[in-house]
Amino acid sequence: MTVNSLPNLDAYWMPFTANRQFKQAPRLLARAEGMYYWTDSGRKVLDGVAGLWCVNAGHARSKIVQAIQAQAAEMDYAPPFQMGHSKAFELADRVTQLTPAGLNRVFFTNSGSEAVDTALKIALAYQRVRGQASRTRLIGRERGYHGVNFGGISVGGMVANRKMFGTLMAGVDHIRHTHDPARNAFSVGQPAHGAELADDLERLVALHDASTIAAVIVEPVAGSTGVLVPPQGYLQRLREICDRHGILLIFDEVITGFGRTGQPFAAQTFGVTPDIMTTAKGITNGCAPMGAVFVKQEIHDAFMNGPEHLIELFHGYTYSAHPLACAAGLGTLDTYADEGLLTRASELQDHFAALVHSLRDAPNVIDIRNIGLVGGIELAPRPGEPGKRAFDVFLDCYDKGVLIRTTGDTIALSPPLIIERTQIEQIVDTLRGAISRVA
Ligand code: PXG
Ligand code: PLP
Repeated sequence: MTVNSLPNLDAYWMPFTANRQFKQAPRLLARAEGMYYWTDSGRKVLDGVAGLWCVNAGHARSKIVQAIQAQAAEMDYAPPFQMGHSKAFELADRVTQLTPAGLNRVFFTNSGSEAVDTALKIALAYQRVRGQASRTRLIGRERGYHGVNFGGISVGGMVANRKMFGTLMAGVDHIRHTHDPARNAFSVGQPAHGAELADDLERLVALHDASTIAAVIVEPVAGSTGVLVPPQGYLQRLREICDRHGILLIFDEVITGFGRTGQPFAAQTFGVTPDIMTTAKGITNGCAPMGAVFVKQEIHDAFMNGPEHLIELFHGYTYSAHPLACAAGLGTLDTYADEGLLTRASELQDHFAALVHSLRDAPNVIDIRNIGLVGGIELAPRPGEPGKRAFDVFLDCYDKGVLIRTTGDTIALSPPLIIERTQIEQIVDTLRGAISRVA
């Protein structure tokens, strides 16, 4: 499509977008392949964020494309309640072979937000079916992002995503975040300081009593808030405190899942296994909407009692395990396996870290954070204009042919896992130029 044939932009209320600014100078993508997008005017743009942290195998991968095309022709839709189709079971079986030991039961949703709300509901219901019905409280963390549904924003800790929407869910509390630039700025990989911040959970246990707490949910690496890597020992300590008090630990791996941190899941990278794990995005390489909640078998089995003709969990979506998404998921797992992509970040991370940290001397850079193939470069905000400096860097990079993502004044990088070393260099060189130009 050429610029001349732009559609009318008025009707579409764009998500998480400055709508008026966008519509004055639209940025339209028209095609994608491998590591690249092409804009509507035919300009080639290197994808530095895997679309939106999801296209981990790169764009237009043939096995995924063919799987979706074949499935659309064979069976478009199948009702998921009291009916099934083979690809749903096949995907569940295959994907649970990648998850940390014990997380071998999976509930399908259509997004990360739905996965999070599903996980919270399973946690509450599980406490009830195991005879701990007083455990109704949910604990999140400051600066957490768990999608945009009511459960997710209630346990989430990003102020702008919460403040407009009333009183949210009752009975939620938050532990403190782990960002500590005074001690940890420019850490390469996991910061050395801050394991003791997990003890904030003990404070909430002391306040509310463990008998009222169902679950704690955290992102192993906080993504959306600006890439906060867990301090060494922090997740282990959180796991220990949860075990001590009978609290379920939920890892929200919507971003970290499917190879982003160097192992299939961050739980494996950090050696800490949660009781419940949410994913989305990379499960279908972003090619069809899908989310998934993995639970330990004992959690699943606790529901499998009572009369066998009765529904065990009153929850599900019209599009749970949608055939097109299941086909996309199977094509995605094949592609990841064929190319070893779920551990490729561990091979590239030293090169990636060295290049990203080489931006340390660029103007206004106040912190750089990284793990696997995720990087966060934090800029000092312009006085009175939070977020503007990073957004100007985003625009400049886009103009120079590199797509990045910004949140507040942090630039986030999470390229497809097929990225080549020279392409990492291109991203970092473009960023260095942009950061200097907009200074
Ligand atoms: N949990 C986490 C940890 C996420 O990162 C969600 C839940 C929600 O997933 P859905 O599929 O409902 O969007 C996410 C999504 C950003 C950005 O700017 C991050 C996400 C989504 C959109 C933008 O960093 N993460
Ligand atoms: N609203 C109404 C009126 C519905 O009938 C349904 C599903 O049948 C929903 C919402 C939920 O939609 P979904 O299952 O796609 O989440």
